[in-house]
Formats: sequence, C-alpha cells, structure tokens
Amino acid sequence: MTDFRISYGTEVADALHDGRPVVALESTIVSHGLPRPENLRVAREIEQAVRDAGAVPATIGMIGGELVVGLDDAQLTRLATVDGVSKLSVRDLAVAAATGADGATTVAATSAVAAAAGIGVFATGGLGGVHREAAHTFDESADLITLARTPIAVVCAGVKSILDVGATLERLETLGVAVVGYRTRRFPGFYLTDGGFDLDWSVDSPEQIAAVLAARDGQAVHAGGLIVANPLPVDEQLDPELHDRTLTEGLARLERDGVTGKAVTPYLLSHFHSATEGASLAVNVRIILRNADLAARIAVASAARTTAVPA
Ligand code: PSU
Ligand code: MN
Repeated sequence: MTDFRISYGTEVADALHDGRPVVALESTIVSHGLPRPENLRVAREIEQAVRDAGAVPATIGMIGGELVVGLDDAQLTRLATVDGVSKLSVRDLAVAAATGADGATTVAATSAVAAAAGIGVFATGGLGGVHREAAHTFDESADLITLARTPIAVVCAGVKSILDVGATLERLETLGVAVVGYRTRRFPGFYLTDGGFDLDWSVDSPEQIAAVLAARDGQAVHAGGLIVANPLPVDEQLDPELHDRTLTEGLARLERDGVTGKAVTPYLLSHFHSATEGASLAVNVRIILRNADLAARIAVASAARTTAVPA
C-alpha cells in the first residue's frame, strides 16, 4: 500500500525534532510566479536568506505525488524547470498525491501543510486575495479562507496590487484573520510600499510577533492565521507610475485573452515582469528576500521563547 504521509527533508526533520527554528517557503512563486531561469536562482537565495538569519528553510511542494516539507536541491530544480508542474491549492493536495503529480503549493496549501508539519512561520511575497472583478467572477483566493483556519504566521508584503486590496482586507476581517503591520500602520501593496489602507495594529520586532503567537496559543481561543505585513522601503518600490500603467494594461489583456481561474495570478505577474523589462522582477525578489529574513527572525524568537527556562 502506498504511504501518502508527508515526507521531510533530513535537515528539516532534525530541526523540528530538536525544536530549532524552521521557516516554511512556498513553491508556486518558483514554478508559476517568477520567470525562468531566474526562478531557480531566486528559490535558492530565499533559502539562503532564511539560513543567514539563523533558521532552517523548508520549501514545500509535491514530487511525483509525494508531499515534501523541505525539498532538496534536485527537487527544487525539478519544480523550477520541468513543464507541467501543477499549481496546488489545499483542495488539490489529495488528488495530486493519488495521481502522482508534480506540484507547487500556493500560500493556502503551503500554510496548511506547514501547520500540519508543526511549522509556525511562513514567508512569501504577496498573498492571494479578492480579485477586482470578484463581484461577478467570485474569484477570491483560497489563501484567505485557509488562513482563517490555519494557525500560521505569514510574512508578506500585503496582497498583490493586481487585486482589490480594500475588499481583501474586508474579507480578512470577516474571516477572522489577524493583520499586523511590521513597523507600519499602512497595509503594503506588494510592489508598492503603501497599498492605500490603514491597519489597526503595528508591531515593532520579531520578539513582539513571537509574543503574539505565544498569546494566541496561550489563550487557546482563536487558532487562525496571522498576517505580518512587511512593506518595502519607499526607495525600493516599483515606480508607482510604471506600476499603474502596467496594471491597467495587464487587466485589459486579461479580459482580451479570456484568462480566468487559477491562471489569472500567474498571467498578471508575468505581464508585469515582461512589461517592466525586469524592474518588477527585481522588486519581487527584494520583497521575498526581506520577508524570508523577517520570518526567520520571528522563528528564532519563537524558538527562544519555547526553549527558555521559565523564571
Ligand atoms: N505572491 C507572489 N507570487 C506568486 C504568488 C504569490 O509574489 O506567484 C502565488 C501564491 O502561491 C499565492 C497564489 O498563493 O499566487 C495566489 O493564486 P490565486 O490568486 O490563484 O489563489
Ligand atoms: Mn483565483
């Protein structure tokens, strides 16, 4: 009989066993979010950023039907370079496993798998959310409802500006997902430092975020996700004028080409990368590396709390 349980990279298994800090990383940004060949280089850089800040990276994905927490370099290379890698949300995981698929996990799937594996912190670029035409298309990323159900901290630069940011924040409130700004009370807009909306809470340090997670666990009242919104510094954001122009054009093309469903996000990201001649890619990479660094520092602070001798 086939064993469908999660398999672990050795380094990740050891770190989890010893209670050392681990950061989950998604693979959809590698397979569908970033252009080749930079995607593989960036995937490795993200893992290195986590290591540099003192944690063990656990990139999550599916290889030939096997759900892996802590892909090795050959597996990462496979998801970055092979054609036909599926984009897997939570609902796809069992079907993909039973059919022996290669797949990359979205924020939703990565969060769910990470939590099941006992990993509490996850770094990505930008979350999925409510699409601009959602009133007609009902296109709202499964990232939102999954975060409502999953006890994980996700470090991101807000939601991609290709989405309806205000509607996404409203849905997060309805769903009971906590949102805190990292040293800001403005919700970031991924490529842009400021996404145009206020936040209720700002946190100042990895230790304070670790305290939020400890409070959630200590209270045992609400086990939902925590979004840590980490904006790019203003001088590193994509030029807002270039951003707006590219977005308008991308949305028009989307409609012209009749792109729908899970193809929408990769389509718009790839339009940004080609239309800005790599400028958006550079910004995207900076976002992910900064988030990986902060996530690792949160994981380190959390591990220090749990291993500290009580006073
Ligand atoms: N953020 C990025 N690049 C990406 C994504 C997020 O910077 O490629 C991916 C994530 O995996 C996220 C997914 O979960 O896009 C959202 O897709 P959808 O809108 O189809 O739920
Ligand atoms: Mn969607």
